[in-house]
Amino acid sequence: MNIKISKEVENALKNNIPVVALESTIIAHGMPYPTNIETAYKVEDIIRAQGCIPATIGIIDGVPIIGMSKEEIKDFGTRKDIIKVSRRDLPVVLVRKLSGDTTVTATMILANLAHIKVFVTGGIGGVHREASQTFDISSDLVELSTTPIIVVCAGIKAILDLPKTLEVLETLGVTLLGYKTNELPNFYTPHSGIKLNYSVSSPNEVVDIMKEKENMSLRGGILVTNPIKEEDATNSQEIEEAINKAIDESHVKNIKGKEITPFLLKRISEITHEDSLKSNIHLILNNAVLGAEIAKAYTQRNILENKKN
Ligand code: PSU
Ligand code: MN
Repeated sequence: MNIKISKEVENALKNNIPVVALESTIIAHGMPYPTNIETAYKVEDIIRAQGCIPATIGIIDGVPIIGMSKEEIKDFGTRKDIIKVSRRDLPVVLVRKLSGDTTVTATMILANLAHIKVFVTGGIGGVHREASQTFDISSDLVELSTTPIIVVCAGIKAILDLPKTLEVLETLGVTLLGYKTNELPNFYTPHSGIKLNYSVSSPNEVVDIMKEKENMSLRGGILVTNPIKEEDATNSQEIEEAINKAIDESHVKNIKGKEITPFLLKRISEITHEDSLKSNIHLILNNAVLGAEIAKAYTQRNILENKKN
């Protein structure tokens, strides 16, 4: 397989400089232009300011890129023909030399191939509210149980069924942590009213748990949920009304499968006059800070372990 790791990311990986992976579905299918590009750049800037190297991941003409350039990010944020790529799509997109944005699932797979340990996103996919009829359950959940990456997010996307998603995460054996919270964050707001089993209060604790998982040869990653700041949250009643309206519209328009999540995010942003979009931006930037801290702690631990051996 041909995979292109940018010079900067390659250099960082060689020299124990922490690297943070970023997805590109949020750029090409998650946010409107030009907010998508501006946010992608800001996330990278935050990660750099913390002393880490960002690696935005996407597929260009059939080649996975680990560390997209500013121009490539801009291109993804502008073009309309970029395919949303998940695990099932990867081999076809590569063989046919297509260009695709990578979901949480595909980003985890490619980050792992490049030996990157920490990945920052907005919110992960999960069990859709109507899953009992549609069977729509994001492959992100399966990937978290398979691929050894620490994923930092602001919770499970609020358009989903949170309790059902937690059940599936439990079934799949995914370790789920709240960052400085005992409550599952609700993406656009910090509160879901759902209690978590485990809260952690430092990046080092996350690293301890990931290292233990690796020592035990337990496959899969860790999901760290980082609540959006109260002042950046969208009013929970406003958001719930917008979600219900958008879901109703998706029925009328018969939107299904991989199109549903981009459709709902877009409509919720329009219905809330971009309140939800503003929260979406803030929560990603907030996750970037934490992801960088975890990446630094992970790299530090590796350096210490190597010294001992
Ligand atoms: N988080 C966001 N915006 C997004 C996504 C996550 O704030 O657009 C993307 C991620 O790439 C995630 C995908 O993997 O939505 C989930 O899509 P689906 O529900 O079709 O699995
Ligand atoms: Mn789906």
